[in-house]
Amino acid sequence: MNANLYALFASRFPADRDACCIETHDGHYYSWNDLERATAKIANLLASLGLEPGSRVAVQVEKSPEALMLYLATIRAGLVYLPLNTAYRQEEIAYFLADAEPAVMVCSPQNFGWIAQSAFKSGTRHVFTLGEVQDGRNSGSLLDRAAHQPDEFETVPRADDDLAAILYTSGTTGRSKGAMLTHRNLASNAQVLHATWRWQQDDVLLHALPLFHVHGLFVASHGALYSGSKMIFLPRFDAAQVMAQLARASVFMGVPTYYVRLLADPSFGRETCRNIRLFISGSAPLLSETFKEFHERAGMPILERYGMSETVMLTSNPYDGERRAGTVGLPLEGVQVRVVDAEGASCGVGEIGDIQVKGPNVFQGYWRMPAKTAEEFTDDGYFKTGDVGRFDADGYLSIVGRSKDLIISGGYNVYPKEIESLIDELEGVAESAVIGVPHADFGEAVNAVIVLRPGAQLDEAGVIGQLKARIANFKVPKRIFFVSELPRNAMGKVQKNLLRQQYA
Ligand code: MLC
Ligand code: AMP
Repeated sequence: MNANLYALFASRFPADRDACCIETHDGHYYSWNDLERATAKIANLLASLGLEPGSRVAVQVEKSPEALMLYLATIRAGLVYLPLNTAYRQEEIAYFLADAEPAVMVCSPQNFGWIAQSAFKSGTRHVFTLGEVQDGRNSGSLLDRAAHQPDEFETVPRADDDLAAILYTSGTTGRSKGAMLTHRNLASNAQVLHATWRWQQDDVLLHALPLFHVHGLFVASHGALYSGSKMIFLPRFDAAQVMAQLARASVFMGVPTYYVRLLADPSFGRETCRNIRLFISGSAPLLSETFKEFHERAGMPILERYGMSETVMLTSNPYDGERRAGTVGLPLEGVQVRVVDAEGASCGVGEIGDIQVKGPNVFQGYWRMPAKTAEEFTDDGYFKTGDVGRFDADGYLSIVGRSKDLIISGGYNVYPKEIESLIDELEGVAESAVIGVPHADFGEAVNAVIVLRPGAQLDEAGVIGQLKARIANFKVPKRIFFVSELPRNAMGKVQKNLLRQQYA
């Protein structure tokens, strides 16, 4: 049996291949036949490059149906997909290219110049573009090259444990780590979510999430692909656009910021979402107030779930039973979740401890970091999530904090260490601490507290400007505060809790 994830999806496409698979906000339709043919053409192109099995295909492109097809074609060709956030800047991309050594890089046409240079420098042999051309020139268009390829392709056989994707997640040391996900990881999660959330072929998913993270790429797209359901594709989340399309959909997924922004529109209510059967939230904590207000206005409770890049989805509130505010629900079938104390002993009901997990969804390890991988697993094979939580008497899990120093802003993870290292390199900076503070829209916002060297001339705009040139916008602190010293404990460690309180 071929364990290739694409083969699994293809076995479940609807019998009517002319039915609509993806519809875009501006009225383009793609049938299941179109999807099969386009992925075959791109897979043929990739196969023609004569790459080793397991070669990485790195992709930084704007969201589009073709971007999803490139992902599926990569899997279909037996290669490993490596999606990159479109916000990443040159230095960040250079790191991923050097670390992952992809054989192929696909980028937006307007970035071709600098990305090709960076890619060739790190040994990547093939650079293509995908996306709308702005200045009339398009070197290396992937779709132009694929157009001449046959529109049939025999999906490459893959084993359960073969890699399907690598997702980079930032690390507490400031260095990003590539989480290696296998065909089995993704397939098992798609199957369990299909059953848990009662996906049906006649569902319509309104897809507003980006395609470069677990949430939009795997949880949302896989749900629809595995059910043979139609997706309405929006290029990005825009509250007005979502409002305009919601009544045509039955399932919607998003990070909490999406729900906060929908509620901010006074006209949002039952009528707007009259055909929706399921709203799902994840990637960051959903505030109880948002849950409650949404329930009142939409007439149904949001279903909150919990997961991460290394494990795909772990827990979910029930479809039929009570969806409990402030909890991420119950472990998914086949997924083991435990909460343990500092000695590794299981915590009792209501006791707070570290969340550890095991199951067919848990990744194979960090790309080329065996020591780091070993550190993150217990002797009995549980993965240490870095999240802190507790179970209630009914088995609902709540996440109450994180043992990793991590900020989640609008569903994007920001590791303070990475930002502190960059700030500390700025001329005039003695030291810095980066913290997350509550933010009405993003949940948490990145702020920095800086100690300057005597006589330094740096101001808030100067720091922000310099950081924006080097890192993705969402990582750049929204506010900078200057202080004469950072609060430290007796061990000399910066007391971030005090800073968080002070700047909240
Ligand atoms: C954009 N900005 C952000 C930001 N997104 N800043 C902080 N946090 C964010 N998440 C920047 C912009 O670049 C801009 O900067 C300014 O903030 C205001 O932008 P905006 O117009 O409000 O942003 P917008 O384009 O509307 O994007 C906000 C968003 C987007 C919430 C729609 O961030 C988003 O789609 N987030 C979803 C992330 C996601 O998919 N997470 C899943 C991870 S998977 P400036 O300087 O130009 O003003 C995962 C596992 C799991 O975690 O369990 O699912
Ligand atoms: P990522 O590295 O982007 O995969 O982010 C995973 C992290 O997001 C998890 O380790 C959690 O800290 C957080 N997360 C995901 N879902 C939820 C949720 N429903 N509630 C709180 N935190 C969440």
